[in-house]
Amino acid sequence: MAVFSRGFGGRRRESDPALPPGQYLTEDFPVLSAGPTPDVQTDSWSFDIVNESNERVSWSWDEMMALPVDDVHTDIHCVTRWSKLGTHWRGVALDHFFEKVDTSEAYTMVHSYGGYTTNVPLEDLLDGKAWVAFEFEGEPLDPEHGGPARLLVPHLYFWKSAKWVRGLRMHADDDPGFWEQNGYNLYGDPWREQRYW
Ligand SMILES: Nc1nc2c(c(=O)[nH]1)N[C@H]1C(S)=C(S)[C@@H](COP(=O)(O)O)O[C@H]1N2
Ligand SMILES: [Mo]
Repeated sequence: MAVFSRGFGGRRRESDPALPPGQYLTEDFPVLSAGPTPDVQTDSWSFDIVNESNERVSWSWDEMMALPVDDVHTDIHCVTRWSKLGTHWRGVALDHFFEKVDTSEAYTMVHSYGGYTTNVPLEDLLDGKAWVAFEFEGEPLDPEHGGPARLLVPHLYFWKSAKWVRGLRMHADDDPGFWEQNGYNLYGDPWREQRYW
């Protein structure tokens, strides 16, 4: 399946309708990390989903790679106001993981190697809106950008796209993650400029 969001081709300006309010365009790919880059190897990597009954479903790197992979063409928007339009990723949609998960909770806490967390409602992870991404612009994802794999939730500000993702846990409530406890908005919709509390 190929996924295409928003326009591509041509020059873009600050008046580009693909640019959310208060954002500017950048051609670079800034690195924003709250701590050091963890050393995560694919041979010991796993992605785990834990439900409200503490049941864990786990995928090794090879098991993830056996799932359907999407080419994702999308814009990304950081709360610090940079946006990149028309980026290309490859990853596995969260839908494929959740086929194996039995849950009735509406919220998730995403966990990363290194300890970062961010909260995302389950519905924002399903229906082809979020991926575990492992390639950027045709190359394996750089460690500083979250390699070997990061969450990609491009319709929310980029702090929701947890780098070095290692899994998520189902929650009954929308409990705040790392940046959300430090003043960032609980949801983070760039089109409504939901930056801070
Ligand atoms: N594990 C982890 N994921 C993270 C962060 C982080 O500090 N640690 N920073 C977030 C923020 S604030 C942003 S803007 C993006 C930055 O991703 P980049 O460094 O690839 O540009 O990652 C998000 N994911
Ligand atoms: Mo950010």
